[in-house]
Amino acid sequence: MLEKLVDAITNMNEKEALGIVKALVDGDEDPVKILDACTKAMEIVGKRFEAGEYFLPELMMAGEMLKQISEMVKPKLKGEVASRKRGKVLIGTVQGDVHDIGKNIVSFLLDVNGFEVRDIGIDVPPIKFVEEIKDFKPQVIGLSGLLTLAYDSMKKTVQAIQEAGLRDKVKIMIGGGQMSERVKEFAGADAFGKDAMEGVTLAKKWIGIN
Ligand code: B12
Repeated sequence: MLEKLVDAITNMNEKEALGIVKALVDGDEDPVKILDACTKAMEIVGKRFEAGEYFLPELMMAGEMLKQISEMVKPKLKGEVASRKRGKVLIGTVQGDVHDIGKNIVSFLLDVNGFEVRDIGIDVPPIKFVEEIKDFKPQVIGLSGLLTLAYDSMKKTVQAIQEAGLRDKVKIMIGGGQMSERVKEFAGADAFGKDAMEGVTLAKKWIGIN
């Protein structure tokens, strides 16, 4: 079933993909596995885009499908974890980048794992992160980005936090398609999380929850 879901998404068969997800959700499939299958499908879509087989409309359609699937899977995840807020995480997609599907999954998993999450959206300028840190006082910051140009935005964001004198008050994690340990070093962040669950693990570690 999960393989079929990957095929349906990569072949832009929206109706079939949503039907499969409904059956999986009704059949009590692990919601994290459903999201993993979607991530795999998005990788394939990305490769086809790179290869010139797919164009922007396909990227948009895949993005739309994933949004709908996330909405369908959400209630399942919600039910799994008790909602006692254990720490604050501020998250956003950095300036110049509008990709938010992965970020939304991270926000959502943090939320269902008991964190108070403030998601400040996409294309967020460094100064906005600084203002929000002052207002929300999070312990953890999540920077998401999928474009190569997001490397610079991440660096600028960390610098702005530093210049505002807030760097030692927060731990900063980065993530998103093109991100890596090297980008983490370049940006001056504290950690790179390869997927949403790793973001949750990092936040737990930093806040002192196991
Ligand atoms: C869907 C998509 C779009 C959609 C986005 C819809 C949306 N609402 O997000 C639309 C159509 C808008 C889009 C636009 C563009 N896109 Co686009 N897009 C994609 C695609 C196919 C999938 C991205 C995705 O959603 N993946 C699924 C999610 C679940 O994965 P994820 O984001 O990586 O997140 C996971 C982890 O990384 C992690 N994570 C994410 N964030 C964070 C944060 C933290 C703190 C942590 C710990 C973890 C974490 O957790 C998630 C779940 O495990 C990728 C291809 C790919 N393989 O990534 C291209 C891709 C990212 N896009 C690309 C490009 C080029 C563009 C455009 C420039 C195209 C254009 N010519 O206009 C524009 C950019 C606009 C802009 N300024 O941002 C390139 C980037 C290349 C590069 N090196 O910069 C890619 C890689 C495609 C390609 N192979 O060429 N895109």
